[in-house]
Amino acid sequence: MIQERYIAHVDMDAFFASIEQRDNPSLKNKPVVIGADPEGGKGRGVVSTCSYEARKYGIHSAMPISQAYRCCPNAIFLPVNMEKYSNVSEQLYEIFYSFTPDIESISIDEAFLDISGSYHLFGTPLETCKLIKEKIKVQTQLTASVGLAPTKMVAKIASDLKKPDGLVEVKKENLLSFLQPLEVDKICGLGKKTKSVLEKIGIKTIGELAVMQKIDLVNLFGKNGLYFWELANGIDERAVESEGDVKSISNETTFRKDTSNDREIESELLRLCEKVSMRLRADNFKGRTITLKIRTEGFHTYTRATSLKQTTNFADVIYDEIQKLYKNCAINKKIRLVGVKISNLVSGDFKDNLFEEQNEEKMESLHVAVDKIRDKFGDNAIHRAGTNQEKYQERNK
Ligand code: TTP
Ligand code: MG
Repeated sequence: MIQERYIAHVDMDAFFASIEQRDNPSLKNKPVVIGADPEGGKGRGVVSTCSYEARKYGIHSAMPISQAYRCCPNAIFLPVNMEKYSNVSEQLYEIFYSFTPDIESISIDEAFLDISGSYHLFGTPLETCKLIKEKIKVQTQLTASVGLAPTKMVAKIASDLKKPDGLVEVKKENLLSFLQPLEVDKICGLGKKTKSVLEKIGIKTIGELAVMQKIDLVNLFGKNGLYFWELANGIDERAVESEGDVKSISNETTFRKDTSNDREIESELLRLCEKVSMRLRADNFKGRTITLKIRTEGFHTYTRATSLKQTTNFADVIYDEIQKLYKNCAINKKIRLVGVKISNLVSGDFKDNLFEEQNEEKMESLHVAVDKIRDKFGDNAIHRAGTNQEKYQERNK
């Protein structure tokens, strides 16, 4: 069994409009439209967004502002104040990072958070999402809607279901029954064209799509057909991809030949942990969150993360966690690539447990000495007992 993933999709409610309503209480409960100047119905721009009160009049994002004006001439029309919204967005992302480093930013008000490795610090995954919402409410006076699910697609669909101020959890065992009644265009990437082709052959819901023959879908839509079939069946291994600017150190290896030999895999993981640990010390960093990446034959990629109570730059500590993560995965396919990442970095001068300081310093000087020997005599000069010396094709990030 592969360890369950918990992905939260957070999306702020009527983001620009809610900020304006927050900052000017006289706008509360009123139709507020943010966007171009309507110029008494002659304006040429579009609506950026509008409050939920304005949505009742049929106004929505990207609608011509002149049309919005016709829908509700009494609405309050305001210009876009991007600087203000960007500042709130920064505040939001800071809140997200206080829950997990595994964040994929989708837009100014929307992100995926992989909380699989960190929720235990806050309670259950659902309790973690409640806390995320609460913290946003307390610190920004704004509401967010959150979807919690084992896959990105379902988390995103779920966050949209009970807007505004919604929280919807879809558990692994309910994934398929949750998807079945939904219309096919809820599938990400499935647009109007595909929808109308499917409609012509009598397919309206995701459940109907899920029981189609894969080959028929491939004939209709090429490679995308397979992708839609997988998503319709709840198969969505896409990982939450953290931004490049999130500080992390990682190394990965592609095996020359796909392998399911645990000894070979674990020994390669140990080697990667040692490399990551050396790089941490070379750059004077310690990290808290450790991520294992595994790509299997067929290019499915799994990432599993865990967060330590205390930061580290020691290979042994990192490897212990990586080994646990690997053992929990129990992947029954051959493995093509393995990777080790450490993130949530702090400067190495930082000590977060004074009692362990002395012992840590000793350990650290030992590691530094080993690094020096390796610098001088090469990577293979010192190895732990049990480290496989086989050479693999390697890619350093
Ligand atoms: P969204 O999250 O799509 O919309 P929203 O937050 O206003 O409303 P919802 O409750 O449905 O999530 O977009 C976030 C912000 O991005 C939105 O407040 C304004 C801006 N935006 C545009 O400027 N133009 C657009 O076409 C869209 C969709 C959004
Ligand atoms: Mg939003």
